Amino acid sequence: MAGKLPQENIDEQQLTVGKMKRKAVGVPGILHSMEVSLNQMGPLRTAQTLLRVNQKDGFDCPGCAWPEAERRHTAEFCENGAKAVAEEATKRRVPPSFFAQHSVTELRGWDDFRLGQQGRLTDPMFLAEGSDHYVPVSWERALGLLAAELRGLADPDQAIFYTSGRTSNEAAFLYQLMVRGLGTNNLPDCSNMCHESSGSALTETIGIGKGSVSLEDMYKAELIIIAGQNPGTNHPRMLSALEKAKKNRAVIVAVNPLPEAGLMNFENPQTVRGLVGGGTALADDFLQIRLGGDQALFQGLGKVLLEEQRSPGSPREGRVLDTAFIEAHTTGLGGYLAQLEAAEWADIVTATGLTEAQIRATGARLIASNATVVCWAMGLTQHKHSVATLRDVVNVLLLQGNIGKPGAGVCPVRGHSNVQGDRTMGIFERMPSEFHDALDAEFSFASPRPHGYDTVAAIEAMRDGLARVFVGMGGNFVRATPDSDVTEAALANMSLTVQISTKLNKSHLHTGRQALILPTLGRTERDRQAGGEQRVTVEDSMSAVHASRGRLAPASENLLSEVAIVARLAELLFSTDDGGTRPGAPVADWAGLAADYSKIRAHIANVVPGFEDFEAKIDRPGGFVLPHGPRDSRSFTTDSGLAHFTANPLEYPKVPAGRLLLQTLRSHDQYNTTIYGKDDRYRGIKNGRRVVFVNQADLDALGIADGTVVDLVSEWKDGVDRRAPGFRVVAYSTPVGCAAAYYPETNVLVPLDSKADISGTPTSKSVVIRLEPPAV
Ligand SMILES: Nc1nc2c(c(=O)[nH]1)N[C@H]1C(S)=C(S)[C@@H](COP(=O)(O)OP(=O)(O)OC[C@H]3O[C@@H](n4cnc5c(=O)[nH]c(N)nc54)[C@H](O)[C@@H]3O)O[C@H]1N2
Ligand SMILES: Nc1nc2c(c(=O)[nH]1)N[C@H]1C(S)=C(S)[C@@H](COP(=O)(O)OP(=O)(O)OC[C@H]3O[C@@H](n4cnc5c(=O)[nH]c(N)nc54)[C@H](O)[C@@H]3O)O[C@H]1N2
Ligand SMILES: [Mo]
Repeated sequence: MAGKLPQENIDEQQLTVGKMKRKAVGVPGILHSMEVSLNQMGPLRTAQTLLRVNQKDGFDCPGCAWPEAERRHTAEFCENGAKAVAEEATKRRVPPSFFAQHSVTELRGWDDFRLGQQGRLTDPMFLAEGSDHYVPVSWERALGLLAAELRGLADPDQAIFYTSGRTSNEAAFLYQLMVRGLGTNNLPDCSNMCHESSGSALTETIGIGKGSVSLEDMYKAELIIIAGQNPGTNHPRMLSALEKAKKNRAVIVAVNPLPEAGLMNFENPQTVRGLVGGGTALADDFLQIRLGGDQALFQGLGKVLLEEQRSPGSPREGRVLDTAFIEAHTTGLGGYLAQLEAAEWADIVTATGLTEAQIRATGARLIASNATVVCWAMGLTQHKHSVATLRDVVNVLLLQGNIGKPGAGVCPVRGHSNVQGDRTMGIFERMPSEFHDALDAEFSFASPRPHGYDTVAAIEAMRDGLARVFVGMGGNFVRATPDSDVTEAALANMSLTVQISTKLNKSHLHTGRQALILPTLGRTERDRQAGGEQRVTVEDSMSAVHASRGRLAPASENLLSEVAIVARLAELLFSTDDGGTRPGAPVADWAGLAADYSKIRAHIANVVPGFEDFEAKIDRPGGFVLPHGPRDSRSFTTDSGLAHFTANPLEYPKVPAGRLLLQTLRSHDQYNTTIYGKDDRYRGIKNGRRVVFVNQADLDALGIADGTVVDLVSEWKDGVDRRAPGFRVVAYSTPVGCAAAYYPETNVLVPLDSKADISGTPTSKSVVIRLEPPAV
């Protein structure tokens, strides 16, 4: 029996604020996840499903992209992984009768929580122009309609194909081939809003946009710096790795505006100690940094290293920097050192809100360490100067030769479980020319070379009338993107919007003149095709590729796999009536590929470096690890063949008096735009989401009492007041001037053109706001 469905939107009147927690996971976490699972799936399915997560021949956890530990035992699931699985494996359904009962206008009034909790989509649905109700439609008609719209475009660049990071390698590869076959590179993805800054900074400096550490390196590290990441909520399995590192005597430094529970202390439910309480204190040092102060911090650390290196008579003189590594493998040191000398301590202290002594103490930790890893996530990637910040992270690691040696390296911790794999498969609006060359040779066509739109550019194009068709391969575009009102209006300009989805969300309700919902299989489900039962593959945050095989009966008989949807659409687009290929289209046996995914893998093996012998390699337990020059052999795939030090002028956000800088972040009970529940347990919030965390000193200065309800109004150079109404003020441990509130409710505040230099990522962690009495 599935549990009770929410009949109403979250009632913020019920919200309570308790004490924040210092510890993550432990028994309450397990109990909580069981509760969510039982509620969604019932006892039998809960047991069947959770036992299969991340097991040999089971399915890959759709929760996050943290790698699996070597030995998989049945308890290798975490609280939030279990919740992600329960959301997909739920017994609740959204059948055609649901749409007959509820109009689009009515559903627009439902919040994300209530929409998502309705369950799995079961049938393709069509919203005709001028209609307020979706009606069932056959797959033939739905795909026929989409193909006709696409073929009717004056220019293929009028179509936009978004991807979210749960899509398998096989589906992603086929999708990008179909899109490029159509003639466009308009392939924005969730990565544009996520780790794009990491990709930009790493590709430039070390030649490859992926992390350089393995789990083994985490265990061997002497120092692990975790900056801008909340693993207790968003990557809970990472805590086990940190616990192990800690046992091996690693020092852990947490850099965060908030004292996040998981960073401070961890009770591992899989050990007796965790079950009986106590747990492991994780972070040795906590640097409570101001929002956007990380570039300054790393420049400060660089200064400390340099000073010690040059300090006459010190035992460390001349031995702090790894000069052999620097000489053999890097270029650009001079420019970087000049920037370090130019950076003033006074600025560094202002930017970070830390004392010089604190930064020097962390510098001493670096000097004492022979193997340092830096981990990061959205706290570092979603600022205007994120690429510069991450270049400066790389600079500090390069100084001590901390790339390509055991226990050391860069570790951008990815979000969606296959976001890294999707990029490897070509989901990118600007793939390098070698990829295009290989793709063209494999499928005998000429893929388009001009760059396509990224996420922000896609919204601008829709807003400005340059696009007509939008297709979303997963995700929830309208809620994940910035400037919600602008994005909703942009989508309304489309002739047709299409969402390939597992669950109901707001992107089904903010549509073009016509809309389609194409329901698809999730990763937990059996995928049976003409050629038998299929498996798919995914790539984790540490470049390991492995197979995933769903076991549950599909949520409905009328679902198609993502691969099947793409293949059928491609046939309509590219095949002639007699089964041939239209002139100029990629030559592929689309039906054959959909029947047997190993044939897709054979193409991938020919196109994407590192996938030679693909099929055999995924038969191995645990799969295989993709090559990574810097990690494997200190070979840097930059133009010069060397790692690049870079000189980056110091930047940090400057906030006018009386204003606060807002970061938009995740609660413990959500997966991006999918809201699992109403609590943020570790931060002490219950039964509501509209809260804004503010330092007590700011409240005093603003004359606002803890618990007051205010509107958040963002300020931007365009002079437009963007307003998010009705947030309860919560006095909280965050640096002065730095506030926090949950995404996606606050996306309305992020201006579309407020984005990171170079990477174009919306500045979701850096929004200038003022607090106002409620407008109504
Ligand atoms: N359960 C669950 N798991 C998830 C997700 C989810 O929503 N729910 N989302 C997935 C996805 S797609 C992603 S990308 C990841 C996201 O994982 P995170 O990046 O951990 O997610 P956020 O909640 O955005 O948290 C950002 C963290 O950075 C800190 N921070 C903010 N600004 C700054 C700053 O300027 N400097 C520093 N040093 N710290 C800062 C915040 O206080 C917070 O701790 O998680 C993935 N896993
Ligand atoms: N303000 C603010 N905005 C942000 C962020 C932030 O920190 N602050 N974070 C950004 C980040 S890091 C990210 S990654 C994006 C996330 O952006 P998205 O990836 O677009 O959003 P999700 O909420 O993960 O998408 C959830 C939907 O995906 C569909 N889905 C789930 N599983 C599958 C599947 O297997 N196949 C298919 N086809 N569909 C599936 C379901 O219908 C579900 O409703 O948001 C970004 N936006
Ligand atoms: Mo993400």
